[in-house]
Amino acid sequence: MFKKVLIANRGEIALRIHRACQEMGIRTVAVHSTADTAAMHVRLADESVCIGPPSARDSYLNVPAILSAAAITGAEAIHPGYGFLSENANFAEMVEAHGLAFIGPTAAHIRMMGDKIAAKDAMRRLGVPLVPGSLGELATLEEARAVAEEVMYPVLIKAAAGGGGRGMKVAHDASEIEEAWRVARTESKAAFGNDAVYLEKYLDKPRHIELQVMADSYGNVVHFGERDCSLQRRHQKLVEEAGSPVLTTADRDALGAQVTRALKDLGYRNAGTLEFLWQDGQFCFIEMNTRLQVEHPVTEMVCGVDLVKQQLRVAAGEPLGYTQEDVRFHGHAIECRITAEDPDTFAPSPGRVTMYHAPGGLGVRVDSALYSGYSVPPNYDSLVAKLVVHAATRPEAIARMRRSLNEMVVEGIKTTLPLHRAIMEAPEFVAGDYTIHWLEKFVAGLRAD
Ligand code: MV4
Repeated sequence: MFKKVLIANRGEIALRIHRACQEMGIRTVAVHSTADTAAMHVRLADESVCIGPPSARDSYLNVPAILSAAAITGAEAIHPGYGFLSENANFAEMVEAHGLAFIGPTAAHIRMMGDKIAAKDAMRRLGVPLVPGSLGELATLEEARAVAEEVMYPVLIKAAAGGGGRGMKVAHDASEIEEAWRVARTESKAAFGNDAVYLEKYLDKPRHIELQVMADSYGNVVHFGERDCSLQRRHQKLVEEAGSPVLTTADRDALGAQVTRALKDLGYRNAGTLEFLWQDGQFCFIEMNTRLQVEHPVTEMVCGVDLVKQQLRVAAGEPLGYTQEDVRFHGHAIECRITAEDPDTFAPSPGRVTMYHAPGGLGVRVDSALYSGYSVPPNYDSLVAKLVVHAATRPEAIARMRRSLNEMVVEGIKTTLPLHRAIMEAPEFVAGDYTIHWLEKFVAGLRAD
């Protein structure tokens, strides 16, 4: 096992990775910008190195500075967390070229899944179900028209380099296809420097369900079940659950078997998440994320595993040491992402936290780098705490989340705590009856009241 790991991230996820390392007897190196000198991850790490000014471009995305920090501290491996450099294949390659281990998949797999067309093509060959659409890149507008007629309108034109909803355009009928084609290509060229696009039938009321997988370097692949991430606004997830309120054990087993077989064939290693749209009882693969995700704790709670420790072990060349039959699912978990934002307008609300009190008790977990007196800098993502609860059943988990949200105090800045309290009372949420569009309408309704 590694003796020292550099954590190339900040905030709650840097802390999350540090905690796993500490429990495994691994020393940690924090890197930080000048805006983060008083950050919790810097305080708790065994060593820290300042890598640049506040702007992420010059610090958390500063590859030479991060590699130098690893060299001068003698770190043997780098954990990228999520965001920043976590899905940058060139970074993964450079880490390995410097004789360090990248705690994640191979650069080739990161690159493959970063290209949504290549990702879909790989999954199609391996028998994973997809949304009906173009086979690969659309060469011409005429091809777009032909595929749209075949799969039937409405359709979506998506950027190959996209993800998170950027460079995506709907065409409701044939009169809109030319505009969608042109705008999707122009936007994706501007945003990603790549104008390759593909086409899918537009699913109008899907749920977003994703499957967590873990693989070692010896062809062992297991899945840790699904997360339902349908509760999002403008492509930002607010609440996630494990398991999905709409999936049966048989559904999960069938999807899991299909996916683990595919990833074994692909030679995938480390953690990964396959995203699906679920509508009318059908799963359609859309994208794969090659990183540890923000919402991984709900999976850890229901499976009783530490995904970061698993990542460290497989990156150090250890076998998983268990099989799918050893993975058991217990109860239900819910995560609320608490952000430093106005709960009505979602305007960022950085500043000094005058008082912070975290909830506790049985089945409650708070992943946060907050403390009383901490100043949330304006330069980064607004996530300040993930409140995660686990209980035997979904109704008990909802009751536990309501109770925990009422105990939690963050003063001095605005947070989305009041919005989360409202979501936990909403009849549609309580019934588990929601699609990817529900939260947007719910938030609009709250603002109208
Ligand atoms: C779709 C879709 C409907 N039909 N694809 C949005 C981000 C990107 N990851 C994929 N997205 C979507 N792809 C087809 N064929 C609807 C969305 C979508 C969405 C997906 C997941 C979670 C939230 C969403 C919000 C709006 C649109």
